[in-house]
Amino acid sequence: MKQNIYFAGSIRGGRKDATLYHELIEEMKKTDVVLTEHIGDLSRSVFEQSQDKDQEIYIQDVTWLKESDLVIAECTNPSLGVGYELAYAERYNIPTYIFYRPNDTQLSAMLKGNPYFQIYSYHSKEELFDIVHTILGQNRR
Ligand code: 6IA
Repeated sequence: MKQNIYFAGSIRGGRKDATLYHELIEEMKKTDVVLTEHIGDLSRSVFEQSQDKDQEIYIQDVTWLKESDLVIAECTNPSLGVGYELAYAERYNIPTYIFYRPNDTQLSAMLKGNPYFQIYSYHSKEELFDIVHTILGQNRR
């Protein structure tokens, strides 16, 4: 059965990894459902702003989080929103896998120091995809 994946990645925190998010989302969609495809959407502006829209985004995202079977978060680019989502996932006991490139960031101690999270460092896109495939395969059983 397909799993519902909540993919978390930086939006207003910075879009330098947006292409990588897009490629990873497309890869995960080959076998599973990614609830948060828009995170890899390269055409939409991160500057879309309005209080109403932000409230809609918040309500939709926490609804999807509660419906998800697992969370995959790419945390190389620090993001307040992703940090919030990770704490929310822990609160609701959703299995959560965190990825980062150690050459490009110092991952927060609030994530690294929390044994709830399964944390993976990687150096290349191929390595990232390999680990994600393994995780998705394990969870499918
Ligand atoms: O603080 P940040 O904006 O970097 O937080 C990013 C995280 O918050 C992502 O993992 C998303 O799940 C969530 N989030 C933040 N902004 C949006 C959003 N904006 N739409 C959906 N989820 C969001 C709309 C525009 C965007 C598609 C470019």
